[in-house]
Amino acid sequence: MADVLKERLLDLLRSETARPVSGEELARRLTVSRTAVWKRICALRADGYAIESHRRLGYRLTAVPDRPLPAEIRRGLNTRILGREIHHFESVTSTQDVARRLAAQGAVEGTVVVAESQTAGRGRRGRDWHSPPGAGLWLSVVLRPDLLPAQVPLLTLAAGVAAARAITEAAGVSPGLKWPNDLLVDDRKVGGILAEMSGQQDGIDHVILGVGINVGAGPDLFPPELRDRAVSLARCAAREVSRIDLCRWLLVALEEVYLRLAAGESAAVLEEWRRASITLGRRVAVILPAETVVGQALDLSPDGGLVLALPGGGTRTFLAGEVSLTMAGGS
Ligand code: BTX
Repeated sequence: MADVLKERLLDLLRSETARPVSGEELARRLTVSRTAVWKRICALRADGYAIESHRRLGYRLTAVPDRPLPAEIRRGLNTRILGREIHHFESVTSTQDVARRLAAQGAVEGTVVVAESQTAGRGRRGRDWHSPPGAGLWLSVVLRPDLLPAQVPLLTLAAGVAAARAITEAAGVSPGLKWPNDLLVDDRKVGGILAEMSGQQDGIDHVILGVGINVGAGPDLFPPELRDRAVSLARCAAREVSRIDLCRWLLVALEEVYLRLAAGESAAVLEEWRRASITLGRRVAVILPAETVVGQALDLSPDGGLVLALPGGGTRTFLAGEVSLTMAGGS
């Protein structure tokens, strides 16, 4: 539950950074007790806000943490659906798990779950997603789309488009999209999308849309096996990148593409995906559980599949699978 008093106190401190404000004045302006104020000051400090206290003079906010806290994300966020509810955690198994639980309990559409770290962050097909504390944006959104299950791949592509836009806005770096769910910079993975659906063949109850983007710059950001294949925004942009800004841009962009899909305008979203693609036009290998198919990536199909031109002539469309740009023996 959001602590409304804590958010009002924060707003007040933000508006008064030029001078310390006494506990008495804060209590009077918020019409609560001084103890109530003190408790919220402690809670804000625990969230990472730097609040000086001067004897007799009172409190002054001196620094805001770059943590995707609900109060920070909501500042200036002009979405209608995404971010109506925002839950922030220090550590979770996976934001997908928490969001799924909230969805089952009836969470409103657009509910966002964001965590500093995940102990069991996941990618597709049970793969791990490395999510160390404070080093990235690890986020899931509860969606209740009016789409058929067969259209869920479109959501993955749309989320890729939105994440690419957000990265460009927040970091000044334009990632390339690799079908179906990866965001790459210089052939290294900077982020990924995971859409998990719950429902029957004839309808969707909800989709938990997960987005993971590497942001931090620490030397040990990635374990040895990922070092050559993964990269973070701070490294690509050679500067610090705000997770709060990134998160806000992401929610704005996600809502825009989501509303487009809902309005039946998937063609425009697919067109934007094509423009940011690093898959189309290349020789690729599509890896399926039972076979690997090599060919030239031609285009996206209207439902978000990958159309491959086969060496022997003809085309084949894939709705799922892994794409390897290196296993195809050329680029
Ligand atoms: P994916 O299955 O396409 O990619 C997973 C693969 O990516 C791993 O097998 C590994 O090789 C590599 N990898 C793992 N961690 C990272 C990382 N931090 N950076 C780059 N490469 C990595 C991609 O799945 C979809 C990932 C979605 C993650 C979000 S985070 C919020 C939400 N919660 C959750 O558990 N998953 C999603």
